[in-house]
Amino acid sequence: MTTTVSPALRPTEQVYAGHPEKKVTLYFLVTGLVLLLIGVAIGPLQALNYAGIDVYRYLPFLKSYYQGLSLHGVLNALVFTTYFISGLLLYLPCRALKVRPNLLVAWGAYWTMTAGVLMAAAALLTNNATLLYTFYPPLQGSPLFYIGAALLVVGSLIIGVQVIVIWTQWKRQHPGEITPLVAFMSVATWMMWLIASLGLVVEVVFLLIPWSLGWVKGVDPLLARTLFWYTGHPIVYFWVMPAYISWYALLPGQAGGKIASETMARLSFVLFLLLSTPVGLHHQFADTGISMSWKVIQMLLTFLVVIPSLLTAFSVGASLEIAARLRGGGGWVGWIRHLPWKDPVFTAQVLAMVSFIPGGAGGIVNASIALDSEVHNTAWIPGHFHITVGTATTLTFFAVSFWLLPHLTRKPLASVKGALWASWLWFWGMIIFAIGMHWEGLIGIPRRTYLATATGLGDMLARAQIPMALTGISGMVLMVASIFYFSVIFRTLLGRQRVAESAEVPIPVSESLEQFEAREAGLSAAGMKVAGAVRLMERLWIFFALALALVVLMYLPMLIGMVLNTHLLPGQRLW
Ligand code: HAS
Ligand code: HEM
Ligand code: CU
Repeated sequence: MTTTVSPALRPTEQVYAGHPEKKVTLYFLVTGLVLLLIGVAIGPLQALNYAGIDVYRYLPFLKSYYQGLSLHGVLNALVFTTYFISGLLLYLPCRALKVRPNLLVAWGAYWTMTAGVLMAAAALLTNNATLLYTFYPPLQGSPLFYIGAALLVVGSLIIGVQVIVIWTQWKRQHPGEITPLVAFMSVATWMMWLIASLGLVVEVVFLLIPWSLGWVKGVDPLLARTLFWYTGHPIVYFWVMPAYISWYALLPGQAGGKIASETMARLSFVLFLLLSTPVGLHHQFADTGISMSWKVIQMLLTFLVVIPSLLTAFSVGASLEIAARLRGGGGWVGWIRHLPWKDPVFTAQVLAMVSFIPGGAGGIVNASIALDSEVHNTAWIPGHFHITVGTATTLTFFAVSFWLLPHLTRKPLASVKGALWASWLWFWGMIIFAIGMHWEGLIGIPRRTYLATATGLGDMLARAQIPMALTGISGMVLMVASIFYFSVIFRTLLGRQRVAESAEVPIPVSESLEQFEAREAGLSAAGMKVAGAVRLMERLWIFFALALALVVLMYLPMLIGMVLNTHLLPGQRLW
């Protein structure tokens, strides 16, 4: 679909001329990264707090530890991810389907999101929304925060609906054709998010906004928490599925190999669509007012939703082995050395995957009701999610930015070495962080605690000296990693050199083993035999409907019970 570029265009416009959606994608990515920079800057201060070192009294711009923590959680986990994913999962499927998105809609989504973030940021920065990123009532913040959060989600849904509509039209125009893998996975992710975001939308629009505006007197905290976690669990798959798209569909090619099994990749996304949402109760095992039966049912469903991740581990692992053997590697583990470790795009992703092995294992511990009672609300939990969203997702997005920003801008990556340093330091920083925080958690140190000034913890602090030191050190390592990362990114973006269109970094879509074998057998893409399972999975709308039905079954009876038995509380401001 590339068009010839008119010589009258200015150089920046020329870069976007063939594919004007590049510009809106770039805006999504860069805005997300700039906001991540602010969120990440607070992280090391928190790590020092978990080492017992108080730096907050020297920081006049933060009114409290909790204002900083609210900014950190909201900007990193909610805002950065949503921008980055909206850009990536708009661009990749549209390019895969060779369809140009409606730019007015895409820019509309960008500005809706940005208006929302500005409103929420105004509330957070003026200390009027120190609610942490879970904003549990009866803590009550400025309406600006809740309206802003709603607009952020609405912006992402506009992109999601657009991608789904584009795919539906593509299906109509290409009867009988199989959706390209990247597009299939993107559509499944957006369908999942469409169902998953409902809880948050209902909570914010019907409970929190009217309450913060003073239109209603109270909110039921249990109902609000249940709606929050209805979205709060699947949002973690909204964060990790785009990373999986990169691991499944782009990484094998980047490593010089093939996708081990396209069918498996599609299957794991169908399973995510079906099972991501009806498991939110595993965040509420400790909440009273919810029957144990529901908790046990959702615990079992949580174990089921681990399966697509296990499929991913083996399938992507196999793709890497194929790549290494194609590059001349051999032996049981000796092949690992033959992978392209000098390429930061590859290395950052594989390190992200390695961090996800203990991250996922910790998740399985959390999911078990009996074990969760030991770790719930302790430092163990931030330990868990910094090697999931903080590394598996974030480090993969770093890897994506190392090729996608050069692709979109035609500016070469400023420093390959700097990018490699950033990736290794982030990985080791987060591994040390996770060891420190999991260990502190096992000793019983609570999360969300201004530890440096806390009292009443008995001899816990004395017993936690080693993990606390590890946590403090990890914060410093991560600070250096961030400096490397953001300097590479901003030097790339501000660089003046642009390569010619012919030298543009390509979109690294990989070939699958199935396609490769068909090609070897002399079959064309159209003549290739498609597995029945793949044809069945093309009917994503059926799986969407099934997922919706499962969610209704798992949540509606419980929610009706809660609505019929509300205990309304007025808002409180504790800061
Ligand atoms: Fe979690 C709490 C359970 C995955 C994020 N989780 C959280 C919170 C966050 C979070 C943010 O059941 C805190 C919320 C709060 O503030 O209170 N989590 C799970 C389970 C999984 C899981 C069962 N979590 C994630 C992901 C996240 C995330 C993904 C973000 C992206 N989590 C829980 C529970 C709680 C919880 C409870 C509540 C705890 C409490 O008490 O509050 C599973 O989905 C995990 C499955 C993953 C695997 C790993 C597969 C490994 C792969 C890599 C393979 C590597 C290869 C590399 C091949 C089974 C795919 C090879 C390398 C070579 C060199 C060759
Ligand atoms: C919380 C450190 C990067 C998401 C925390 C906490 C620490 C920390 C120590 C626990 C605070 C507490 O419970 O009181 C760091 C460091 C980072 C970093 C040193 C790197 C420089 C990230 C990234 C993400 C993230 C990249 C997500 C993309 C979160 C979230 C919380 C948190 C969601 C929970 C906030 C809450 O409890 O309300 N971080 N973090 N962090 N972090 Fe990070
Ligand atoms: Cu969860």
